[in-house]
Amino acid sequence: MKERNPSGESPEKKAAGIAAAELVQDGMVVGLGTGSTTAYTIAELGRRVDEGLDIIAVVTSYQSEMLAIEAGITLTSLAEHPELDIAIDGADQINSALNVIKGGGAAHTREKVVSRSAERFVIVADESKYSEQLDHYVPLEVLPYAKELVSKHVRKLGGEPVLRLASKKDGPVISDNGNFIIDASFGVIDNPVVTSALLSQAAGIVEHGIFTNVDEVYIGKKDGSVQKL
Ligand code: ABF
Repeated sequence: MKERNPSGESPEKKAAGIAAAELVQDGMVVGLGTGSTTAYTIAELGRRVDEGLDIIAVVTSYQSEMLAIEAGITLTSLAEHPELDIAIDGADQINSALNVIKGGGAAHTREKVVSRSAERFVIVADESKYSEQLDHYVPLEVLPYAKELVSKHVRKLGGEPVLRLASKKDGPVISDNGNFIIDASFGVIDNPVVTSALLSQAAGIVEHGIFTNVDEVYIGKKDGSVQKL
């Protein structure tokens, strides 16, 4: 059978992705996130589905949908299955309190909905994503109508807003929901829960990339081992 691995090998991402896939059992409804680490989880679940694993999955983006279909995983929707047994997803940065910044793939809004719909929310990442403190920029999904208001709000909070561009000629990145992405740099985020609440109150922000609901994190190491946080 064709080896279903994402293009380009990363032993640490693969180890983390497979470790999380092993948490999935027969009969589960699974939420599948976006990114190259979760792609290993999807590939591993596809391999197990070929061996008879009986699962259905909800996906968070066009990218994860394509990977899941290619892996032969049966898809469903939150409308049909609003309660998920487990959601597995990647991250841009993880701190020691398991607070996570996500959104590098411009899919964090649906990823947050799926994570909040799951009994258990698991993050998979390579060790480069771990940092004692969060200082990665925070992706914001923003109504195009509110781009200027949100930029002003980010500055008021002491951040620097940057509209994410697809490329010079293509203009801004457009999310699966038809919105812009503004990347907000705040430097070290001392209290992610407070920053999360302040961003959630801002008019025009559809969703921000700080996740404070992570249950477990699987960190893949260069030697192929996995550390569970
Ligand atoms: C998506 O993929 C994003 O929320 C997250 O930022 C990114 C991680 O990608 P990768 O696993 O490729 O580093 O989940």
